[in-house]
Amino acid sequence: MAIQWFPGHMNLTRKAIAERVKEIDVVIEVLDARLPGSSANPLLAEMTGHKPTLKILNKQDMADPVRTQQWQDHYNAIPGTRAIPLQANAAGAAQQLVPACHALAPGRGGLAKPMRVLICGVPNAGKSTLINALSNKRHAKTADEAGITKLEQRITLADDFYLYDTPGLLWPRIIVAKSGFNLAASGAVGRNAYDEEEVALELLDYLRRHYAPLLEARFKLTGVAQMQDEEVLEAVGRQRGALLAKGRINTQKAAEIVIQEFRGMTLGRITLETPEEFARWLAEGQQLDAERLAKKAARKGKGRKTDDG
Ligand SMILES: Nc1nc2c(ncn2[C@@H]2O[C@H](COP(=O)(O)OP(=O)(O)OP(=O)(O)O)[C@@H](O)[C@H]2O)c(=O)[nH]1
Ligand SMILES: [Mg+2]
Repeated sequence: MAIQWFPGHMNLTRKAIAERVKEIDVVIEVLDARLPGSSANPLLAEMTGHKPTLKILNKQDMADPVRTQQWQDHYNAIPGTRAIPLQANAAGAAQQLVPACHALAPGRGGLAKPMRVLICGVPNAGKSTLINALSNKRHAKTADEAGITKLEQRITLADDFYLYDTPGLLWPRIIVAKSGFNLAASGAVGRNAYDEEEVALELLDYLRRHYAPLLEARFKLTGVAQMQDEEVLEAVGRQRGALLAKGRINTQKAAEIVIQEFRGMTLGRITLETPEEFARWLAEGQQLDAERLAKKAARKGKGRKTDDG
């Protein structure tokens, strides 16, 4: 089943961003470098599209460096878009963003025209961590959980440089099914909005096709590329002693292990999508969505009596 998570506070965030963006000079969108396409918010693009935007490929320490380079090249080839890979929680890393903001909005600076920067992104991408790193203080609460920041917060970096931290924002209808799974695997979706087994199976399916050696090394397996996803999940459970009565495998426990190991980076540095793959998933998602809407319209049309019918 497709994953959807748009709790009430996100609707408030959407409104707050739409209001705030009017008086903003630069938007920093914090992406998760492990899923850059899926963590790019189409709703945000709609609201902030006319503002200079800096895309941060955050958590680059957890992502596959070859793929991070591909994504950086991909974004930098789009006019008006600039992408910078970053590890927000590494000392000094965030400081390069200050000159990048000035380059994007050269007219701003000085007390009369302070630089106003809005930081946004999906839940758990590292927005608050980035703000704390930029200001060298723990202004903003952070945690490895979706939905920690609940209200917009203004932080004064210098007399002429303001930052606005915003709560994580998703979008009301995630039409790319794979994006929903990748967002859930990364920790951007609330726990009750997805089924761990389903997310783990999707994750294993991708890993066994693209990162088989990492999966095999971590769980002491062989030949995962040729196995079914369910077989891999069971093998993980067996290897970790996640067992039920009569030797049956506790697949729920195994699923939790797979997700935790991905989030904890114990599997290695992994990126769940390339620019080409994501473009394909997006086209497929849009096609399915268009078909769904057309069917719905046809059903409505049938239900109504027409004059010539
Ligand atoms: N390894 C690694 N971890 C990071 C990085 N940036 C942030 N984190 C961790 O990711 C988790 C989420 O960070 P937050 O800053 O709370 O994320 P947020 O985007 O503010 O999340 P919400 O407020 O829930 O929307 C925390 O556990 C951070 O320590 C990074 O570059 N690398
Ligand atoms: Mg936050």
